[in-house]
Amino acid sequence: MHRRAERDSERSRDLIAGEQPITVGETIAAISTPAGEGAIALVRISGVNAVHVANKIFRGKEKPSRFASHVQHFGEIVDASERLVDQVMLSIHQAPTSYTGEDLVEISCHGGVLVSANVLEACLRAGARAARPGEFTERAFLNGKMDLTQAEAVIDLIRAKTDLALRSATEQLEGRLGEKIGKIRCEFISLLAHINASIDFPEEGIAPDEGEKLLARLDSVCEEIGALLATADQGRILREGVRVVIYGATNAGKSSLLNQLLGYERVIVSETHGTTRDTIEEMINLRGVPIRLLDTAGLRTSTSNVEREGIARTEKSLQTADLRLHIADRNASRPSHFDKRADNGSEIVLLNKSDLPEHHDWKHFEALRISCATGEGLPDLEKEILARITKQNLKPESTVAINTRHRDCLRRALESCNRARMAMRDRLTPEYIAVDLNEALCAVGEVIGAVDVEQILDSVFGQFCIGK
Ligand SMILES: Nc1nc2c(ncn2[C@@H]2O[C@H](COP(=O)(O)OP(=O)(O)O)[C@@H](O)[C@H]2O)c(=O)[nH]1
Ligand SMILES: [Mg+2]
Repeated sequence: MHRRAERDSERSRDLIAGEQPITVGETIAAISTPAGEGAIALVRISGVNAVHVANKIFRGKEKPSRFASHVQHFGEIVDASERLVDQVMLSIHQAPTSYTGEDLVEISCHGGVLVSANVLEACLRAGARAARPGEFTERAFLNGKMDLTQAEAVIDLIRAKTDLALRSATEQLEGRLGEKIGKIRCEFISLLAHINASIDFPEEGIAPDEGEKLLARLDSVCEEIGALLATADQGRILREGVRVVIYGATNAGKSSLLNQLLGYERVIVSETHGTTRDTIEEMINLRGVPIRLLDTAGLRTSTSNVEREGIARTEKSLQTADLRLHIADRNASRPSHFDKRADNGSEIVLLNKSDLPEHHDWKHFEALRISCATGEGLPDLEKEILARITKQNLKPESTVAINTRHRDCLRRALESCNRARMAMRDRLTPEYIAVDLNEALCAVGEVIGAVDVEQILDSVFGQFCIGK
């Protein structure tokens, strides 16, 4: 009995996200456009009192509460003493057909920093509360407008730096990942129904041939989870870029190379050895591939604490690099670390300063010769970087790609799934199998937010900007 009750409460918790609308009490407001000057800024109000707040601050031909949904009206926003704040266009979006699923008011005002702040201030004075980062999207999720993967896609969409990343985020927003996860969940629920039936009618147990079928189905769910897990690397690259680390002796031209690839003078370049003491990161878009380029402190024996820390950071970046650019000054002698280098295909050796005469140490040395001063050899370098990325399968192609949070959930699901498989193989009583399957179901549900969601919401929505 007890076990049954527990299962039922599990199921009702499953309903929390998505299937049942939740009305959050407070009405929130924020400026939804980026800070700074623009032609127009958008202020949004969402919640049960959104229209009431609009009534208080808007003066036009009609009160906002009489507006048809989704139609813009011209008018003025006034402050507490009826003084004009700005001329605006205002529209109301009635629940549930709005972004948040609640009553939503959108005010397009003039884009000055102060003007939009004053419009927001008027909203707050009229009873709205300032929204937290991501709170509009959080409400959309809580009201069942989107699952958690779609909400996360909104962040990815905002941050996308390449067309492919954008397409991937759009598809996730359309629910492609959510659909896949939904299918896996359905399969778990159906498997659990079978197992639970044999718990409820123990005299029948699981027949051997049925056991075989269940095991085969479990195997195929595991495969599907495995296939999604395999997209994690692609997801990381779409969101964060391929990590390319530039390293080598001091004064080899590392910072010059970063600036060249970036197309502007990001880092200080100087003939003084040990100028760069920290790692510097910049994103570039190399023919559609997002690349996170790292410039590092030059390798040399140093007595300065700061520089030694910089060199330690260089070593650390090298460990997590997808690709390393090992650069040397061809005008200088060959540094000792060149002799013991081990290349597994993830390192490109560069001889810089090919505009200067070559030191005899480099005679017949195989390397790509470039000059950051004249730009010679740089197109070849870009080609080589892309070739290595393709060879190592780092080039993002799949548009369904999970993020690290999804990976964590799916890994746990797979572990539980494997335990359930073992339990089945060892012909343990169905109770054991059910426990593991339930855990797998919960872990998969976390991906789309179909479980007890409180603890994951903060971490997901905290990454948003205010007003989204
Ligand atoms: N002649 C020549 N000088 C270069 C070239 N690349 C860099 N330099 C110079 O080499 C010095 C060190 O460059 P920098 O990029 O700061 O090297 P880092 O210490 O490896 O970051 C600077 O004076 C640069 O102007 C090049 O291709 N040709
Ligand atoms: Mg430097």
